[in-house]
Amino acid sequence: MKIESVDVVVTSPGRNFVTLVVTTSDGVVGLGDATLNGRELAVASYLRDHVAPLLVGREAHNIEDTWQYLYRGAYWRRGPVTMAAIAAVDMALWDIKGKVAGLPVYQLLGGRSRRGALAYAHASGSTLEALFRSIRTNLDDGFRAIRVQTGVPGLGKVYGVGRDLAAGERYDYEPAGRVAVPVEESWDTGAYLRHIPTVFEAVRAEFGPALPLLHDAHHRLTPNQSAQLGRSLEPYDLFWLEDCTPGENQEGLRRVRSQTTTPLAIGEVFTGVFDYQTLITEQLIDYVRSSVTHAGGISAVRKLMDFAAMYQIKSGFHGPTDVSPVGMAAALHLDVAIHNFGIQEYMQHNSQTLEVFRTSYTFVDGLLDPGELPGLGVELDLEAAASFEYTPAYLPVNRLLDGTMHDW
Ligand code: GCO
Ligand code: MG
Repeated sequence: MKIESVDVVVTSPGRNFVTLVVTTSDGVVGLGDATLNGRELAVASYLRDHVAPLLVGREAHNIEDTWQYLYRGAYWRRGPVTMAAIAAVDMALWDIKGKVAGLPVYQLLGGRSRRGALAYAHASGSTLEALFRSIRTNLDDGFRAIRVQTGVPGLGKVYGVGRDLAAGERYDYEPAGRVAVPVEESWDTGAYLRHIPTVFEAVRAEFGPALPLLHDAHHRLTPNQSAQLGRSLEPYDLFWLEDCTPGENQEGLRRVRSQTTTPLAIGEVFTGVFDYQTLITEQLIDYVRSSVTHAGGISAVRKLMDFAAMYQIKSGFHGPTDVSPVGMAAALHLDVAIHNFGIQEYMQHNSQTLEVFRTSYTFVDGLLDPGELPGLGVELDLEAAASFEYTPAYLPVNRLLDGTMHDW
């Protein structure tokens, strides 16, 4: 069964998505997510101009060989553009293999290890009152684990904090603005470090000791500041502290790890196993945050998780709305199949996105499930996709109060 055609679909149902569509000589269609937030067209070009011509005529069943061909064969390895492109090809070929076999992809990965994947929601508020409302809405929706982000006194808009919602209002936060250049936000690490422990103290007092709580520091701290934050949050028993430092300084995590028992999650901007080598072998983190979309696809993330399993490190795959429903489905098939699953991030896509991508995954009683359709279980409505034209959109950037550019 040969690959007959390869198309790249760019669509923007409220936010931008890049989808690879691979069609075989037997007419089987596979989908892959190649969305790289704020740099979407670079991946679309990489796929259209440099990958599609190499794929046509190849054996569609040879997923591993195709992965190695694109990774080793490019000469230029790694990097988010390359790895998102390879990921999309990999996902599409797994989708095809599942459809040909008549099995959901998780069955091809070894079958089910659990009933479903525990998901965590995003709650936020500029004040404690707004935050509590947001947490309650998520609990009412069935979530059993909650990420908590808040405004910081003295700062304006803080990344990861949506507009304050009324009770029961649903959260549809889109951090990438449809703007020609990124919005600039300001940041004060001292104010943040003083404020966050008081927030978790209040949340624990209101919602009790058992609710799994997570927090994302968005790469903004030094190792020593991370150690301070981890320590000050220990009384509130976090499920994890995410991206405390920019993780590319892997050795920096030694300092954090030796100073705090707060569990650590890192890796949503990593592109593969080598970014994790020290973090995993020295057990400096507890959770791998990669998305299937940005770390080379199902094949690569499966290997990464097997490596992590040797060090008792679990998954906590990235699942924001800039991972498309195709990338989300790919994560869910891995979530239910791998032994060392930890948790899955789940930001629900808006209704326009779900018009373009028809999903079959479900969310019931706090658990996500990829469903039983052959392949990944997501269909792309090309007509709907064409009705949403690409619009440039960028994440904000972040400056210290004196104007210095800070870590994103
Ligand atoms: C998270 C994130 C996201 C990212 C976004 C960037 O933990 O979900 O940090 O909100 O910022 O995916 O593209
Ligand atoms: Mg994050």
